[in-house]
Amino acid sequence: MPQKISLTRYLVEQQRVDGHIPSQLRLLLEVVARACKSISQAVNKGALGGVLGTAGSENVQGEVQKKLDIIANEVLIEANEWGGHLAAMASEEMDGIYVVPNRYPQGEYLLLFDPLDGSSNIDVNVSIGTIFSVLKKPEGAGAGVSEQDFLQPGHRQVAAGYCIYGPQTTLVLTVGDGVAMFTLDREMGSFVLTQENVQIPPDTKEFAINMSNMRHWDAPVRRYIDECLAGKDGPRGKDFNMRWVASMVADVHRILSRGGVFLYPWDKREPDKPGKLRLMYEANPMGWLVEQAGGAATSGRQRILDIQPGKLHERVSVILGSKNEVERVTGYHAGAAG
Ligand code: P6P
Repeated sequence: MPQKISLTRYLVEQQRVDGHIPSQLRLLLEVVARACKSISQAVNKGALGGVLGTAGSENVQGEVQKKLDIIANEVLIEANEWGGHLAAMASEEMDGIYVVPNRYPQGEYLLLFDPLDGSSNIDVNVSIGTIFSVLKKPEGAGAGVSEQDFLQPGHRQVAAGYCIYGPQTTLVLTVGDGVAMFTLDREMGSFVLTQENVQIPPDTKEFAINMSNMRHWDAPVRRYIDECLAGKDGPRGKDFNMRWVASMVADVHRILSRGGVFLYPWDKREPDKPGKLRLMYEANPMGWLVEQAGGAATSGRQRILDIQPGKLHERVSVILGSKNEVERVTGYHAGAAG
């Protein structure tokens, strides 16, 4: 029986291997993992825990907040504010940044998260998840911390991951040395390494997009999907399958597990917005995970991780997954741009 490697041991070994990650980052990631365990417990209770349904409020995005959105946000804030490894946090559920209170020591890291992604699926028992991204406070930023300190391109991340609350609770993580997956052993109460060096196949026969928006897409995306739908009689010469969970965490987890391409492109419903998904705590962490697993992640026009953010809750068009498919869609955008 192979020895079980816990998340703690994996992180200690990442720290020990030529100091790949500093101890403060290891501690941060262990705290985030513990917070995800608590969120998993609350999610798993569902109606029994009185946590389903809406909270009667809206978030900064103008989206109706579910009770579990707020619970997950509070769990992450309370778990991380006292440890001394963070300067501040930012969340999809909060307008501004949350600076660590003076009663606690300030650290050098910035934590960003979508506390419960896919929350429209909570009440119908479909997989949801927590997405997180870790940046370092910029050198010379001084004692304080501001929203400006968060506005770093995704290639500056030092850690990124998500925890998916599905048939299993699985934490998926990168610290820049590939992607590893840890499944929660509920009997032990610990995350156990179940896969490392995750690789996304460069080709796929599976695309994920919300087809109800087809009439709103721009030409390159329309062309790409039409060719997939044309199947083996069309220019692609093969049939495609479609999946759309409406939880980015679930769609990305499937792509990391077996390949595929995910698209949430710009569409003309809100032409002044570049897309629906948020750059800082959805596209950037997922984009880095996908790249670390050999895939690609672009906005259709540029690498997600190269985008210089202008606002904390900035949105972006997202095309990510199997490298050859992402490059095809990006090529159609380049062609359309002339
Ligand atoms: P639609 C969930 O609300 C989310 O932010 C992502 O997790 C998901 O991929 C997308 O929105 C689903 O959007 O328009 O299909 O409901």
